[in-house]
Amino acid sequence: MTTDTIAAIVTALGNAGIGIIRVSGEKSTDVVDRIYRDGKHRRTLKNFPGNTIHYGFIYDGEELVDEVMVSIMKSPASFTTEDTVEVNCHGGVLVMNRILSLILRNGARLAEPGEFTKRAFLNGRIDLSEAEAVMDVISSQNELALKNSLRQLEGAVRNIITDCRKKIIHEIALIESALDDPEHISLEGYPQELGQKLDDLTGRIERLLATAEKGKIIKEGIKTVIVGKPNAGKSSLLNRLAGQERAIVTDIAGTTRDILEENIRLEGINLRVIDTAGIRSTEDVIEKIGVEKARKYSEDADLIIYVVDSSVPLDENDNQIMHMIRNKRCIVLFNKSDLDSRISLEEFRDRLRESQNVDKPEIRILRTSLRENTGIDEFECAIRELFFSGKIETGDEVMITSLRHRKALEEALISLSQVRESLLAGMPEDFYSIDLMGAYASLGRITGEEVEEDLINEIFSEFCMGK
Ligand SMILES: Nc1nc2c(ncn2[C@@H]2O[C@H](COP(=O)(O)OP(=O)(O)OP(=O)(O)O)[C@@H](O)[C@H]2O)c(=O)[nH]1
Ligand SMILES: [Mg+2]
Repeated sequence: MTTDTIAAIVTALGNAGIGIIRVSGEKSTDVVDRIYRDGKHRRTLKNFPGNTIHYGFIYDGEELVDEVMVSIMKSPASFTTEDTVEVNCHGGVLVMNRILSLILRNGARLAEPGEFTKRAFLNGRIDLSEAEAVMDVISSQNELALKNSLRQLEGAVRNIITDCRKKIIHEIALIESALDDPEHISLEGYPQELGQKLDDLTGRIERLLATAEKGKIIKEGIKTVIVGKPNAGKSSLLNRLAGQERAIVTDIAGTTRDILEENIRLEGINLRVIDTAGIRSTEDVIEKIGVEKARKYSEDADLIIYVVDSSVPLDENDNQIMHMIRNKRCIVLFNKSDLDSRISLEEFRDRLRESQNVDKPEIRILRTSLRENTGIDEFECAIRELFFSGKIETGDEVMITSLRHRKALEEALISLSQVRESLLAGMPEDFYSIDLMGAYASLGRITGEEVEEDLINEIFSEFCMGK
């Protein structure tokens, strides 16, 4: 167990009213006491109990550095569970750095990024899913993401996982003791019973896993790519959504060549909208690169918005685009509806069917006019329906937002399905416990009970300094 004392500036490094330097570890009070004096010039910190705050001054030798408030927290009642002292000083970069370096000179070492949270985890105050939630709370970009991170921080994920693990270990223990002591513990009728329990467990894990997609979207936003032929109105759409003239709009086909990204908020969710170069076969070197980029970005988009200029007939380029967006979530906008239409819905659907190789491509087609501002509300509605069945509400369920958690849940499900196979195949009981153990371990990776040190270091190194 590390017992050295660490310190860092925990507030943002910029000029602000107040800045906080946190010191955590056995010697934290000693360290700060060496540079602190109260109003009567006495060093008194060591005499104070936990959960108290004190007015005083920081000195570098005889030189006054700042006027401060110092909070004292005693183990285990602190974020890290260690003795912790926080110096609230004035929030200037210079003064914060000066106090930090004084603290470092007097017996603490600089904390690594995430080290306070890592200690909270290693000291058992929070589990790994809660530690990760700390980072998510800090980086939340919208209210829903924040709400979810807070629920996770409260232990919502941990509670579900711990409960599943408890049930699994109970079965393992039962099987093992029956195998050890067959005279007293009988496994008569047990396979049916286990089958029932597997259903319950699988159901719970599947429900949690089912939140992962929504969770990812709430946390990271919907990666949205606007595609279409040149001059269809793609950049006009981006500008409309952004509420400002972000992209150049002209009537020259091939105006946009590079990709352009804009973060747009739609009632609590983020759309990361990317405008791309119009798709057409071209000999222009720059435009060609732009078209290539458009294809690439479309590949890993969550949502494609295919803007069609409905005042010009479909051509070979449309086939290309339809091919490109196969198997993608897509909304089609028949734009320029203020002009005479040259494309019929049937014709468009026919082509779509051919290129997508499916009978009924489930793609919404909406009419818009970006010139006259019509159809935009319906379009925003369609996005919500596509991702949240109409309402962006998450209720009280907690959502999985981390890819790491998602993988662990998937692995647990695989192990549980192997138990089921062994059951169906009438395998001996010790086969069950091997795979039950596998599921137990996979779930333990979420809470951090079954992780290697390397992974722990990797997770915490993503934290910002001072957290
Ligand atoms: N009549 C009409 N014109 C529109 C509409 N939407 C866009 N336009 C015009 O169509 C032209 C092309 O618009 P852009 O937004 O630049 O089209 P784009 O798809 O980004 O074009 P590229 O960047 O060249 O691929 C501009 O002159 C727009 O003013 C619309 O709904 N109706
Ligand atoms: Mg454009």
